[in-house]
Amino acid sequence: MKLSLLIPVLNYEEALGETIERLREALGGDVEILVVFDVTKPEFQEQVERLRIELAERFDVRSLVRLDERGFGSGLRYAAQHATGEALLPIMADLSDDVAAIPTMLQKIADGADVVVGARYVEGGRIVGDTPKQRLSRWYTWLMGTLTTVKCGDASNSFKMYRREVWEAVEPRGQSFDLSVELVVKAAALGYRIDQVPATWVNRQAGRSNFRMVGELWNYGRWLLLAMLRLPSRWVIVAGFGLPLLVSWAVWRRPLARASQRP
Ligand SMILES: Nc1nc2c(ncn2[C@@H]2O[C@H](COP(=O)(O)OP(=O)(O)O)[C@@H](O)[C@H]2O)c(=O)[nH]1
Ligand SMILES: [Mg+2]
Repeated sequence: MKLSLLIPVLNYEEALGETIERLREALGGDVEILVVFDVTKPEFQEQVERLRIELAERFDVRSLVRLDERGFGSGLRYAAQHATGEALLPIMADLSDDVAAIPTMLQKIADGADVVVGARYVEGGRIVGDTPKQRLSRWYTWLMGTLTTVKCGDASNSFKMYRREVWEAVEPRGQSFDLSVELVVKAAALGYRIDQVPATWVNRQAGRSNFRMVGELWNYGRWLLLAMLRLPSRWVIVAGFGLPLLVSWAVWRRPLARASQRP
């Protein structure tokens, strides 16, 4: 089964060359590597053009450039439109994702899974370089697992492999980092089979994260709400029926008791 790796890059990533070198070493030449550069700062244009030629010659990398758009999610959607593989896997360009887990993920897709989550929050998975953002992400995954039936040991990680058909059926619209949650929640709602493998995630060693926690709160919150509505866990169902009953009982208990005592 042919795999396409989708690598989004905002302007320029120092570690992109090494990321691709590691991917080729581990996976060989059969895998398609597609990079989407969003160049928002004109001073990077020349550097990016040189890099594109070098990556194409050395590692057979296909690359696309957008000058007037940005967004982690929209970049990945753009890459997916141009990818030719039957399986799609977003990879970060800052050496964060677990290259060693990829063959197992692909095997699971070949064996019938529709989505395979690279999971940091299951036995065998881990994070190197924990930050408040990572702790929030762990909590978000816990909420998803507790409030919904989406079976996912890592809701927010972008390191998830998709059968192409799933991506096309979901028709994701996310512009930002929350695309990864949108895809898995909607895939679960459509009844696709979600599997997972433990994965290690390494926080970037150089440069600055583009993830803005406050700006993303609504983006992530809305997929959790959608999952609670479409795929509620039994806790949510019990609370959904139980809470209104409890409130009605608290409000009407006294008036009803008084009414029943009247002659
Ligand atoms: N094409 C594109 N790539 C992006 C954008 N924002 C982030 N990226 C890339 O997505 C990957 C992850 O971004 P990063 O800033 O490391 O976020 P973090 O890992 O969540 O802290 C990196 O390879 C970035 O270059 C964007 O707007 N467009
Ligand atoms: Mg990163």
